[in-house]
Amino acid sequence: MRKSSRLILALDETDEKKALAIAESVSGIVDAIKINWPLVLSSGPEMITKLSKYSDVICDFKVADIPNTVRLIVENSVARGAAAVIVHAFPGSDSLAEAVKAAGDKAVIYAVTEMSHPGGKEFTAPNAERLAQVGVDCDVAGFIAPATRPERIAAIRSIIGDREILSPGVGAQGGSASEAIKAGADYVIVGRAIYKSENPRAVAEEIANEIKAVL
Ligand code: NUP
Repeated sequence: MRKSSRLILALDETDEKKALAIAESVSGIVDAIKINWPLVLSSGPEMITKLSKYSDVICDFKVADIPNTVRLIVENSVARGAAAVIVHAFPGSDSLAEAVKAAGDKAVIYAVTEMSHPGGKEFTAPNAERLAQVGVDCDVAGFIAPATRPERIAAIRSIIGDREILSPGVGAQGGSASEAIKAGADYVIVGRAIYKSENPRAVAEEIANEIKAVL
């Protein structure tokens, strides 16, 4: 994945036309576009292929299943053009290892450690270090860690070495892009602050500049 602006757009816009227009307007600024169930359910899995014309596409399907189902989801995402798939680490090492195997050399797998919303403190935070370790053991390319709690990014970094950290929770959830990067994130993931704004390109540029200033 490109590592230039360190900004990833979370495109949870459910209107296909608007989503494609936003993707086009921020292409060249963002390093990747992350899509999640809202856009896939509203506009179809073809969106993975359509968006891959503008940028690398990360499928944030938070896959949490038995190894065989994980494999089928990852294989289908990759066949449609996904450059990366986000999976949960909690189903365990066999599921995670299967995700990495299914991605092969065509895509990479990112595992969720601690989630960014307040409820993320209930179950994911107390287990985040273990989840990070199982990800390392299964050789995932990187991890999702919360911009809403930058000190937790640093804690995860101490376990995963130089694997990547992608950090959501910037903007609408209260986190700061520059604080997340300073805490050790490689990329920040920003959704509503960009796609719901009047001028997504201008906001993306602003956040990219904020990141640049602390690198
Ligand atoms: O812990 C997580 N928090 C989170 O917000 C893991 C995620 N994958 N996300 C996703 O990042 C979330 O599903 C959404 O697509 C995006 C954040 O969007 P926003 O809060 O910037 O609008």
